[in-house]
Amino acid sequence: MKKLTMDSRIRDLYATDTGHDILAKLCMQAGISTKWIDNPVIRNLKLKALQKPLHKVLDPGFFTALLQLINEHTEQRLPEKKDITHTWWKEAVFYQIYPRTFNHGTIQGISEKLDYLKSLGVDAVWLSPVYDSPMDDNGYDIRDYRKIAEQFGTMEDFDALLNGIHAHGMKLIMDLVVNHTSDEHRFFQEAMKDKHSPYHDYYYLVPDKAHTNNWSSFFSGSAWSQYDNGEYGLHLFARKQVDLNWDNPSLRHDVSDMVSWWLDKGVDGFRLDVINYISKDSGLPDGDESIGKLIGYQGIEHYYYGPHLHEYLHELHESAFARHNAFSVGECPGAGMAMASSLTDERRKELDMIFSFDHLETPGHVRFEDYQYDLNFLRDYLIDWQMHYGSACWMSLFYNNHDNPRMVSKIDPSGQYRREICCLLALMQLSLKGTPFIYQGDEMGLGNVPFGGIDELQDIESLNYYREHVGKGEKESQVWQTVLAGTRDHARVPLPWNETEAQYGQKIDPMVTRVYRQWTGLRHRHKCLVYGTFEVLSKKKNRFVYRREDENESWIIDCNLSVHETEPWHVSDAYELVYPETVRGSALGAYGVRAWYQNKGSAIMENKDTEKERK
Ligand code: ISL
Repeated sequence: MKKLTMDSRIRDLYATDTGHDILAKLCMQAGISTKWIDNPVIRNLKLKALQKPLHKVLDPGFFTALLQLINEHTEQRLPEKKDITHTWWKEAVFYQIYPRTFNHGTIQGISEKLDYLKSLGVDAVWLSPVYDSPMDDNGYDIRDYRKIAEQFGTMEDFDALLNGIHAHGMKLIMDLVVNHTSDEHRFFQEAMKDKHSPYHDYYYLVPDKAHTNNWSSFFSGSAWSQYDNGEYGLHLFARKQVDLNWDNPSLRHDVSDMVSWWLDKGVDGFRLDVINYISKDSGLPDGDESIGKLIGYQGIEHYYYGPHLHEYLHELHESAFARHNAFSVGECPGAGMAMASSLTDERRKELDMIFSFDHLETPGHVRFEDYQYDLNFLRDYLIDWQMHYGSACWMSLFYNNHDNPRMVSKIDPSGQYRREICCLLALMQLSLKGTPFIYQGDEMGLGNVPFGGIDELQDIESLNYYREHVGKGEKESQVWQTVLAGTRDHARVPLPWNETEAQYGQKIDPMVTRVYRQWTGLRHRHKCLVYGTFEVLSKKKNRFVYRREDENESWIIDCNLSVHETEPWHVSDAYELVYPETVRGSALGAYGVRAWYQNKGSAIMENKDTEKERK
């Protein structure tokens, strides 16, 4: 591909992964449709023509960084594929377990709940890290990749869990945290002992501060700290999470060996932590300040889509994943749809799926902010991905994980419509095209926790954030409100299995669980809900009506995205109501959903009674 310059045109920019995603994000931030990019006049504009009118918002450094990013990735997009390949992980319902707070905080506790997970309709479990770790970031700081953390149990407990999961006909994926290790990992310890050790080059270590750069850490402050041997090391996250240098082939080899070790044990795949950050621009150049201000973190443009990302992922795929036919889902903050599609196009053999996070905050908002989430934005995001991701790629469907407050509480901070919103989210998640990832507690209807003060929080990100902002002289009560809005601790409190465990008044809502059970069951039995076509019937304000269809059946899902009652979608008599079991024709209530089913053949729906479904 020809290198882009300031003389290149908007259309050339939009034809590239990075250009496409960045323009789409800028449009989103500005609240305008990406359709304007299709306008021939706009398409023909040269980049340099944009520089002047945008100089107040974007420094010239923005364009330099953009061109560099784009020119690093010169692979051509593959032509659209005709059919969707069928595989187990597209048909599966995943469930994420955060071991610290799932059940008694132990692996044995997880084993106790396998019947529950099976009855919920779970096909695969993603287990957040259980490896040996000093737990500075709750296990995302690994000290020994081949050992289980004592607090969670032993390797025997783990083997029993793996066997139990398989005996229940489910699969297990682990968390692969290899952008960084703990500073207590043997590699880092060796590097500290001896500058000539081969492990020294496994990290980004420089002799003094003058050799560091201006990148910021996601957990506050600079991304560089001084370590025991006097050198400075790069850590995009906490000080105790030192970044690995993936440009070193021996490191890549060691990672691949470790992955194979777990796969040999019988693990079915991995979720790859911040995997798009592994390749950094060579020489670690300073981040552009205007981009830093725009995004809130400095330096991102030099590693969120680094020059060797595709190469390293493909290598790992070939050396470990492919040989075990294992599944991979990469956590990729910042990746838009075009970047995602080049990472997951099945013909490229890099990752099977990714988690993109563009839907977790509405444009212009950040996680550490108290605001109300607009479901119209989620609808537009989902429509875009459903329609344009392409049949060589497959999306993940999720609203929550261990790094975010519960989405339901962002939509309705009052909690008044929690049940309705949880059911609405569940229905969309389980009836759209993509693989659903339920986060522990979603199925219980859990919302955010009314923490009383900073002393009740445990997460390093929140504690550092609080300290930094209060330290700068900001008003404590205001900083607290911001931290309360965004803290990851909301999703990290123990599940309320019973009254004594129900901290902060959280309770299981059995109605929500019932909806999850019903729809995982329907999804298993009706492959149309997995592979069927997707068509939008209405995307009027506060409305989302869509159809899933294949040659045998058709589904219409009618969603009210607001508190205001509305007329239900008119559905022909050929359809029967599947959800809920109310009279046809009455108004669609606050955040209400109706789901309709049509069997195009003569057979009647196998089992309409929702209660009998998974029993
Ligand atoms: O990139 C971010 C902000 O733009 C972060 O939100 C980032 O996506 C997230 O913190 C990455 O999460 C993963 O890696 C972290 C760990 O703390 C998280 O728990 C994990 O999910 C470092 O390993």
